[in-house]
Amino acid sequence: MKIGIVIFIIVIGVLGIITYSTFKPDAIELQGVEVQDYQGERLDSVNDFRENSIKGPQYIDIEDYDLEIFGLVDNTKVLSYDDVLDKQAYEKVVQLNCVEGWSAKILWKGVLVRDVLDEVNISDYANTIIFYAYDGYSTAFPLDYFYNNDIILAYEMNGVTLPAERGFPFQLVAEDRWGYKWIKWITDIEISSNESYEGFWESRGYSNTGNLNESFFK
Ligand SMILES: Nc1nc2c(c(=O)[nH]1)N[C@H]1C(S)=C(S)[C@@H](COP(=O)(O)O)O[C@H]1N2
Ligand SMILES: [Mo]
Repeated sequence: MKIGIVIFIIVIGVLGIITYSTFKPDAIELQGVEVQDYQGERLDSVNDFRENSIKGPQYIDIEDYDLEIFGLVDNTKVLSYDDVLDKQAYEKVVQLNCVEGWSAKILWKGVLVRDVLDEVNISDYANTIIFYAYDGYSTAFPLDYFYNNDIILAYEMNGVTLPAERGFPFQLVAEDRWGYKWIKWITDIEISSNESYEGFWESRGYSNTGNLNESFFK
């Protein structure tokens, strides 16, 4: 009699497992999953990038992080990650092209560099913006670049927060410029009058404008 009850319980258990695995609903897509189709356009993945940064991925602790704007300004401004995210957000699909021959088309979300620069009073002598990163990398642009174009300082790609490998907290979406102008892990922005400042790759033979429709060699 007892053995009958044990067998009965085992049979019910096995049937239960079979029923559950057969009728289990399909995975529910949670928010935070990478978007790969946007307005009919196929995007590349966050994982389609080659990681060949000068010192490898940087892991920034957001508690200790701030973005400093200094140089030819009335007074230096220090912004937290949230201060930047509080600004008007913008989204755009832009393709990054590395000089090594690979590219990645991504939906970027961030704030306009122009809106970040609004935090300071820029001197009339200024004509250059230099970005510095956590790994010692740097790159510079004419000030006009940010006023003649809507250039995004990105904190999300394809709907997910920038992974550390992709430049968390911020990567510059330097539209129409070669990948080496797309500085990641940005920590400081200098307002300058040094038009001939050369960043990391620029001081190693790459063109300072980094214009996509020009040769990347000087
Ligand atoms: N801080 C920092 N930013 C950087 C680099 C770097 O080495 N350090 N490499 C640049 C180059 S050469 C390219 S092509 C892009 C590539 O972005 P990815 O490393 O996310 O693929 O990042 C750019 N930004
Ligand atoms: Mo690159």
